[in-house]
Amino acid sequence: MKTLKALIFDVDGTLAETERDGHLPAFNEAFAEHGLPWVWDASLYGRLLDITGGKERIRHYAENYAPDVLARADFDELVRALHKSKTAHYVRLVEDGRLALRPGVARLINEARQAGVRLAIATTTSPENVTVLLEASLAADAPSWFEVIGAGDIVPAKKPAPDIYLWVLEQLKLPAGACLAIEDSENGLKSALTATLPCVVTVGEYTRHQTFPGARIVLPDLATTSLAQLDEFLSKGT
Ligand code: XBP
Ligand code: MG
Repeated sequence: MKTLKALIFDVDGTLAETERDGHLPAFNEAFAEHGLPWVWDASLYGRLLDITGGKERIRHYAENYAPDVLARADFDELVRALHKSKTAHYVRLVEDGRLALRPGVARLINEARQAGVRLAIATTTSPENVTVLLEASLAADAPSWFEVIGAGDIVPAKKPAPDIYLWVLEQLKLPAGACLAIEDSENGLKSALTATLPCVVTVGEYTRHQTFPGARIVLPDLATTSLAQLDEFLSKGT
């Protein structure tokens, strides 16, 4: 590889279509379990995705659509309990094999391992969600293929803040220009670019309509993208 030393993958929407097929049903199961009459549909959920982070999303929904729940004395506790239950539902769903990796993802990860290109994760989602997805869709030891896994509340400010990418870069001890972030959303792209990381975008179900100024390239998926091409996308702009 000319320039590329590490690939840093986002998870939700990038590795798999986790939002519509995983997080959304898991949220709804958690609401039902806690006796809330909330049912998020796919279109409302698309709008709620502007708020990154599950706990933050629940809080935002209550603030905008459910003042009665927001006013509850145990609201903070309820958010924590809902999110815990949502995570449990999500993990079960992934363990059941309901989420497959997007085209080209597994091949690229394997190409990178063979070429000695280092692998990392930078995501807003909870750490257990990352581990279970890698194990269920790649291999039991797949989490160990990733030198750094930056996830969830490890940094206080979630995407579009750059914190998670800055944290991962610090762990990798690599300059941003030697790494490529792979993202699927406006919020993710902003986070990577603010950390001065070059970024390739693969649009997904919920992000096709978004715009991606500053991306090295915007692709429908990674089905036909090789590691050598990613190295080219990186080298060209530096
Ligand atoms: C992903 C997210 C996450 C998931 C839910 O954004 O916004 O919050 O929807 O995960 P990105 P948790 O792909 O940009 O990282 O419920 O575990 O927070
Ligand atoms: Mg994403």
